[in-house]
Amino acid sequence: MDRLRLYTFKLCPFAHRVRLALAEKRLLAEQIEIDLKNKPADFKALSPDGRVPLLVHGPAKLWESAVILEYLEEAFPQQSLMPSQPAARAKARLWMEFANARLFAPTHRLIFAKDDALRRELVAEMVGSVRALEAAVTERSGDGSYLLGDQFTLADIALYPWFEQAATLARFSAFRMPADCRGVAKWCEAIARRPAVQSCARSDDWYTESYQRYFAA
Ligand SMILES: N[C@@H](CCC(=O)N[C@@H](CS)C(=O)NCC(=O)O)C(=O)O
Repeated sequence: MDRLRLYTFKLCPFAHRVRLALAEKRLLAEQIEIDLKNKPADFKALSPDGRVPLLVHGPAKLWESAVILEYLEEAFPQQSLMPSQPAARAKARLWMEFANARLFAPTHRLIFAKDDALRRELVAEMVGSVRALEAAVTERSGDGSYLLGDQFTLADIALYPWFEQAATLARFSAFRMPADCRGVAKWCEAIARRPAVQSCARSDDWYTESYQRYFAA
């Protein structure tokens, strides 16, 4: 088997997605930690956009975490992370898109927002997204612990890294996880109990200290 090489960064939630899929599929990959403030020349030469995650597998070079996740699913179908039915597969992809557009995009804008009104708007957008997820997990309650039911899928993997960092986001911004979103809290707890997820997990304090160090450097 061609070996897998993952260019990653410890705080990157998109790289976290890929580490989760690798762990779930019990795949070993060489992990190369990239200092994003001082990217090594070999990484710059290899990466088309200078971003992590970047996965190299034999002749294949892949970037964009959602694409990498789908590639891993197709190349390594063991421990499947996608439902078998087309409609459910489409639903998983819709949630992957939701994670990018409705959680990660506003978070990225919030980090760089200079204006209070814009910050408030972005925080409200994220709270609205958490509530949309709450509605989805509540509707399917009793039907499994994960977003699409019994099976842990790429939909969960695409979203979960945002939630693992949500408490840290709350320390650095006005975002607060809505306390009444019990369904989302239970969904997060079920994911956090998975051994593969635990093998990649970091604590709130670890994230907070790492971000403080990263932004101070
Ligand atoms: N849409 C991309 C986002 C990747 C991304 O934004 N990565 C960040 C780290 S979290 C990065 O490498 N930034 C470095 C840079 O932009 O120079 C994905 O899903 O992989």
